[in-house]
Amino acid sequence: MGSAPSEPRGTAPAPATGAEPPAEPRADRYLPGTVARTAKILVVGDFGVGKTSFIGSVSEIRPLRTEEPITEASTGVDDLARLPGKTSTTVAMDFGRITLNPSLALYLFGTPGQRRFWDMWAGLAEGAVGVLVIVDSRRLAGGFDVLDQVETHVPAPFAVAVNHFPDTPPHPHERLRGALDLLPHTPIVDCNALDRDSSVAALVALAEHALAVREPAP
Ligand SMILES: Nc1nc2c(ncn2[C@@H]2O[C@H](COP(=O)(O)OP(=O)(O)OP(=O)(O)O)[C@@H](O)[C@H]2O)c(=O)[nH]1
Ligand SMILES: [Mg+2]
Repeated sequence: MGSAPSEPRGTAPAPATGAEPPAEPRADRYLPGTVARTAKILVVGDFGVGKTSFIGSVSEIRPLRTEEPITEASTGVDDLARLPGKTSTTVAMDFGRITLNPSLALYLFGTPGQRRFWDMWAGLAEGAVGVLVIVDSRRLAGGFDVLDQVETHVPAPFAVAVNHFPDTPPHPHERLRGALDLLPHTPIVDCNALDRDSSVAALVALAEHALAVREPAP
């Protein structure tokens, strides 16, 4: 019995005969042929700052999520006061990919925000060349703890992205720099994690910073 001829790569599969509709072929599933470098980026932040939203906004592939419903066990532990509508939380990781320019693709790994999962950060951070620390400036104390954790466990340069919610007050960057005790060269950028362009701009700022740290000007 001869084997069926194989379809050329990219050919749409034959229609399925079962109840399941055939999966949509996604043009963006494969890396563009122009990509010469890939880099791993860690996206961290306190509970509910918008890490999963951020990776979902920028990713050109369907992001991998590990969301579970928030239960009563969180009451008094995780502060939902400023997060109306938040019903789930990341329990392991988020994953996405963005081709930042024709030759560079970033693989984005998001950490869980709940503190009982922070032990996972060290494993997720392995091989990361940069860290994007997302902060919610309405709840800045959590950001301070996250930065401590990054400095202890992640040996990679980081930038801070301030995620703006509708009631986020305007905070001058220099005040945030002081409040978070950041070094003068650490980038601070504003973003809205639900908006792709501003989120991509935050990644560009991080990538430029990571390159500058690796290859300091002579
Ligand atoms: N308006 C507005 N809402 C946002 C923004 N970013 C996140 N949200 C909302 O805030 C909530 C928390 O967002 P998530 O993306 O789940 O936050 P997270 O940091 O991944 O949360 P954990 O994984 O539980 O730590 C969700 O309900 C989002 O829709 C933003 O920039 N603007
Ligand atoms: Mg999340």
